[in-house]
Amino acid sequence: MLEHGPGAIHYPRWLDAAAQERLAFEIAAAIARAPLFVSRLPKSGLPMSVRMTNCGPLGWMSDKDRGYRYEPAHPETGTPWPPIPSMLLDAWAALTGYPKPPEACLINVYSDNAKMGLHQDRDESDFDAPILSLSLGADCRFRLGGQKRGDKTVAFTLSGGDALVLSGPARRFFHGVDRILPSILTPLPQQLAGLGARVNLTLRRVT
Ligand code: MD3
Ligand code: FE
Repeated sequence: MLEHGPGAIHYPRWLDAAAQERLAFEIAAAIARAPLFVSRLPKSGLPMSVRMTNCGPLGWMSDKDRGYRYEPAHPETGTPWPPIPSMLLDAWAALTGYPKPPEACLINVYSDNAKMGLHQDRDESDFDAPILSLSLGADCRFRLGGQKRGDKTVAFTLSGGDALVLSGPARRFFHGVDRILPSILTPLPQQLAGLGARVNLTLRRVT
């Protein structure tokens, strides 16, 4: 267990290899029902480099005209998002202790050259609930800042099987993915291989 900042708790290898495979199986099933799609930045319409989908009552997305938001259904199929797998609900309860279940699980799929710029998660009404992130597959260079964009940042590696819990001040911290690290040693479990190099699951309360 490592604390990278106030309320940013990192659990390296929280999932063992067998649990990573079970989770990969559940996520592959969710992607089969809710295909990966590309969100676009508000106004510019530039595509994000990650592909994404969601499970849970609400899912995060963005497009050129309506921007960042949560929706109850997939933007391309119009179908409600599949349920959050029970092992993720269990992980949420075990790691956050939060009394209410997560409402959204964003599934981000990174190719070798995908990244995510420094940003805050602020499309939720509930800023007091924690956020839980679980990673599968390749390592990434993850960057965590402070509450203001100019604050100093720390960088560390997030690996497959790692959990990161953001609560208290860290809930509002800027963060991003600088780059995906070479994945020869840590491929995605075979259930997800072929989709990309790294998958991140972000569980949140929204309302
Ligand atoms: C720190 N995803 O989808 S997960 C995102 O690896 C997002 O896909 C990254 O940032 C990824 O919004 C990072 C770890 C994470 C998630 C939320 C945070 C770190 C956070 C919220 C506040 C501070
Ligand atoms: Fe984020």
